[in-house]
Amino acid sequence: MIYGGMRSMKGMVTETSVLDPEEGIRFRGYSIPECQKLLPKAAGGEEPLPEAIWWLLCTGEVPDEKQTTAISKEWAARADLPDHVVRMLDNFPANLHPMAQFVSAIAALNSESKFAQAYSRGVHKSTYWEYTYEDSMNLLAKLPTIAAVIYRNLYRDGSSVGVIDPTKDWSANFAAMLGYDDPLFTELMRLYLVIHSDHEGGNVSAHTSHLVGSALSDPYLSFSAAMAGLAGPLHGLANQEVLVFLSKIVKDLGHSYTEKDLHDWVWNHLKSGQVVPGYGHAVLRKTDPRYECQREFALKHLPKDDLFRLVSTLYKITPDILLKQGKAKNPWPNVDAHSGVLLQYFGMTEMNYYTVLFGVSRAIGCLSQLIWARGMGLPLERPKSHSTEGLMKLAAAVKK
Ligand code: AMX
Repeated sequence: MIYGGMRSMKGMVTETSVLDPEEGIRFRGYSIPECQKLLPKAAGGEEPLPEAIWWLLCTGEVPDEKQTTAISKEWAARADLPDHVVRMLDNFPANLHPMAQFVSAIAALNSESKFAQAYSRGVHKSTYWEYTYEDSMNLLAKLPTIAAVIYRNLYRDGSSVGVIDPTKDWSANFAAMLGYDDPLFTELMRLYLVIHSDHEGGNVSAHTSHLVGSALSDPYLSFSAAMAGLAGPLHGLANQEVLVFLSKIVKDLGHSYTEKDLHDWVWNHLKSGQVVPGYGHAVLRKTDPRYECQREFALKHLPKDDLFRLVSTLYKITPDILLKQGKAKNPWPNVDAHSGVLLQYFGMTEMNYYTVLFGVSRAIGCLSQLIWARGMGLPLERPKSHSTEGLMKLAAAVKK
């Protein structure tokens, strides 16, 4: 376990969600289909609102419509960025990856930290969670603005993201700032921002914000560090990698391939020593329910899309290939195998940007976890490490 990335080692307490290897994620006890049914929706919408999952993760209770709208209003009121953050984003070179821009802008927001100010005033530690909550609300409000500025600077004309509409929900304002006016794209955003929010405590992003936060770094610095972890290809960057992977297949085979063509292509890819992005998981041992609900969205809204057909055919053949290869413990698709296809369908073709969307959503999980960690007064995280020599000595002592 020590050499194997601490898989299955129980070493953290996380209140917000629990990941069962067979069943998938439960947010405060509710599965994704249950959340889709129970959480409040926008007027005329069918997908749950991210504001509602924030409430659920923070309190353990399903909010009503009034409570959900109150969060939408709070986030709309707090969405403006300080000038220095906008200036910094506007001055980044176009070849700086959007995740590096995202990480930097979040860290720079530390100028606004109520927690850092309160700590230096010397407030009692029993109140730390209140300032963590305030910072978290501000950060969640500002993340779509940061993400939209990055998007417009890199992929559009760099024009202003416009003014937040206080009558709209978080996702609707985000879609508008990005420059998308299709109501179905806004619905996709609501679903996307809910399902990527939380995946218990041990994943790289949540674990990072927990670890950094345990040093009493403020929520901006803690979450910025988490986003640096999300930017790794084995974690959140996999959604970008999946689109690169699909594009290579389309380039080589076009859209008129047989299952045998695809099977051979994937085998050759594996033989070249690369992973199949979007497949496998450190904990899950079945198809990710986050994949399944995105597949349902696609079946409902874009059943004839060529790229969706490719993703569906890969779903048919890849698990058998991975099983035959005999290495991956989980041959089934994870959340990242599907998200890019949906975004492409609505015209968001800039795959380097996808992990930023994941990051906006993951803030809901990381920050609700951080509030609880501060509320429970969890201490500095500092596990013990061994040297290999020390472990050899331990093993030798046991043998005797
Ligand atoms: N394609 C090819 N090989 C894979 C594989 C895949 N999709 N998934 C696992 N393997 C290989 C591993 O590389 C490892 O090979 P090695 O022994 O030569 O090092 C072996 O199978 C055993 O790995 P594992 O115990 O099944 O997985 P893990 O817990 O070590 O890693 C993960 C999990 C997700 C990193 C891995 O499955 C992977 O690399 N998948 C592709 C990348 C991806 O989709 N990441 C996103 C995960 C979800 C998320 O965080 N967003």
